Amino acid sequence: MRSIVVTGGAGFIGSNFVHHVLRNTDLTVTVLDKLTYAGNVASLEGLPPNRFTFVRGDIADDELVDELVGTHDAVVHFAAESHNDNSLHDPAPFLQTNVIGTYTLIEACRRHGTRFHHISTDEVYGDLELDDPERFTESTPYNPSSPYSSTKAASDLLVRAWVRSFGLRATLSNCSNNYGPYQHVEKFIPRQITNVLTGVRPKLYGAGENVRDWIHADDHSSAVLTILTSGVLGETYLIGADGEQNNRAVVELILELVGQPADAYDHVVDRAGHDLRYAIDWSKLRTELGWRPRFSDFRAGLEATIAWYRDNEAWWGPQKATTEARYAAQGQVAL
Ligand code: NAD
Ligand code: TDX
Repeated sequence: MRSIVVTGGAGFIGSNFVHHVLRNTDLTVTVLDKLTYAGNVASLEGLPPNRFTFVRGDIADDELVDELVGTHDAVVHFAAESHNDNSLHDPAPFLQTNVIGTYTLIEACRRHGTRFHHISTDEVYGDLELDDPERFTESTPYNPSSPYSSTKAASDLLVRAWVRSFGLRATLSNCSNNYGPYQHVEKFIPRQITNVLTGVRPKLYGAGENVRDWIHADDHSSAVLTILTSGVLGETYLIGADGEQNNRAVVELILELVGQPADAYDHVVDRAGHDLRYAIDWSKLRTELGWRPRFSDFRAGLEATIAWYRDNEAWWGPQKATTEARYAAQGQVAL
């Protein structure tokens, strides 16, 4: 494998992956990204021009996709509409990009015999009770709750069907919640960090009891690279790093790390259909492919992430007012 297409490479995890690949391999990378509100070419600055190309385009553009897929050895597919709150207010782009876009890519990979890796989420499994001793595994039944997660589940099932029916040379991965640099300020952790950096109180949905299983985006990248190079075709791998935290604890930790009182946040109206808890059992990835996360200390990872947002206001500043205006228009009010 010498050249890969990375879809959604101007987004949060895609851009972290591109940096990771160019730092740690000899691969050449072509990013295909539509640059929606969530894409930012500034996340791809400073990459080596002889190994990196950026193409602005839509993964549902059949002609463009066919040309790129036919001239590269593999596709790593991150592009998606990714935000649950947006999916509750306007699901249409989620259907178009997550379902039709994935379909367009796998059809092109089928025609050209190109290797495909599909990036997905633990949200396809629905949610767990707070005290459930079980975690999600590769055999947990699909039970998505939101328009976002149901379109991701649909895309996973398309890939699995293309593997079985057409011999598509594909692997899949379902990862837990990512944090790190280059994450859009609509998402939980960067929203709260940039709130406190701009003198606004963090906003916690409902009581804040919901649990997410946090992993650093660079660990997600190393896991995807491991699966791309040594994963078994047709297999699904869950990616996680034992990072369960409830939302209130995360907000309190951010406040502590910036030197503010632990209760200096607001409760706002809860998300409709809000999944209670996600938790990943990633033993298959550990035992079969020997992968391990590097960022095991959440506090240290969060501290580094706060420092990144403090140092990179030019990157996130332009998104902040629009994002908060969108939340206000969606009716988000303090309780
Ligand atoms: P993101 O919203 O930050 O980035 C998405 C990128 O895709 C953007 O650059 C956007 O411009 C691009 N894009 C959107 N529609 C497109 C289209 N039609 N054609 C081409 N490009 C398009 O998302 P993210 O958080 O980086 O998530 C990336 C992938 O990882 C998604 O598939 C998501 O489901 C999955 N995932 C995310 C998380 C998480 O915690 N963020 C966890 C598990 C899995
Ligand atoms: O302001 C907020 N306050 C708050 O309490 C926001 C934006 C979120 N939350 C809560 C909702 C969730 O319980 O924080 C938690 C995390 O929220 P998000 O960052 O929106 O992530 P989540 O809905 O868990 O989904 C994320 O992880 C799985 C990604 O956005 C998905 O793309 C990925 O598939």
